[in-house]
Amino acid sequence: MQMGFRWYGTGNDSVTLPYIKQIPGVTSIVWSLHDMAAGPVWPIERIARVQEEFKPFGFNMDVVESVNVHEDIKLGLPARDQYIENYIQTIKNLSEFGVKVICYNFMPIFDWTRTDLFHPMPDGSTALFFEAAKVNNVSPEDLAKTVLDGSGKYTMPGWEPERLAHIKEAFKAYEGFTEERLLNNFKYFMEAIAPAAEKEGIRMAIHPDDPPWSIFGIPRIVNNAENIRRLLAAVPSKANGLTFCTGSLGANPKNDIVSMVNEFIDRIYFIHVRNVKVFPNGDFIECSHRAQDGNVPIDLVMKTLSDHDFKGCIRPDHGRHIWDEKCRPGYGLYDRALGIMYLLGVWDILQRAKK
Ligand code: CS2
Ligand code: MN
Repeated sequence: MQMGFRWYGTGNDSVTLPYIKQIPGVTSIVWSLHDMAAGPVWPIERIARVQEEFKPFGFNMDVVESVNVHEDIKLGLPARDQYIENYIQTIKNLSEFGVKVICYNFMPIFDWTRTDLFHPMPDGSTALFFEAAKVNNVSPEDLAKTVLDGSGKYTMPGWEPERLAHIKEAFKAYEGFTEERLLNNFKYFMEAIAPAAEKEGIRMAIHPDDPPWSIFGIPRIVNNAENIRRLLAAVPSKANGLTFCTGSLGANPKNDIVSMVNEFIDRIYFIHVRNVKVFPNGDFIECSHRAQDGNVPIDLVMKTLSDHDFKGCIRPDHGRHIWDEKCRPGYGLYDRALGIMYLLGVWDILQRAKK
């Protein structure tokens, strides 16, 4: 197993590479060119600059999160062929630098959704929170006005003001859209890119929907065992795999996370390990990584990975905001570093028990 840490880049993240270097056990920076819109090819020179930045620290750049998929691909519009061609060129460019895994998602319009980024926890920290009833009762525009970061800006990915300006058109485009149609468009995309990914030794790792159910009436297809089975079967190539996010999938208590890891292990190429506490009314909050603090048995997830001798990259996912840290919501240094030490503690004892 390799331990990764997601980083948003110099000038774009309160956490720095020297800080990450001081967290024991981290070998991989999970990176992206965060200013690139979905669509164009990632230029070689930009990727090379990232490599140069990591070199002094000895971090590898094996995992990219994310190369975003253009909306026209999800919608199946004629322009998709050009965007797919670009995506293939990006795969080729990344492979020149030894990238092994590309994380991405196939959620229409938005990435993850919460109703409060700084919800108070009983211990005095704050965390990302989802209030189920609120999402059922407000429009996305109204929700966006209330989900702000400390400086009064929108920060949920996919919820940027320039995208929200066109939200009505975006919803219109998905009117009457079914899961089946979305899955067909996924299949078209994956069938087109899989041969290139296989040739370049790159594995595509789709991130589950977050929350793992349809919101605002838009279809979602990566949220439970049955749908994941269907998605993997749709394109049987080894290049078509998963980012297994325990917190995203864990927000639905019907998802048996450990049995899903067991079932899909051969197609899991990257793992986000985080916990989530789910309330009886369907609300959930992103608690500490510790098993006892939430609904996901993180210790058993690690045991399952260890039993399968998992060699890929894992990373802590969203953390709480603790010790007055000012950071990107969910992506501070302190709680994610605590999460890493918990995950490594569990992992190390499992490895010792094997000897
Ligand atoms: C991530 C996702 O921050 C997060 O929740 O797990 O935003 C993830 O990066 C994307 O869905 C992958 O495309
Ligand atoms: Mn995740």
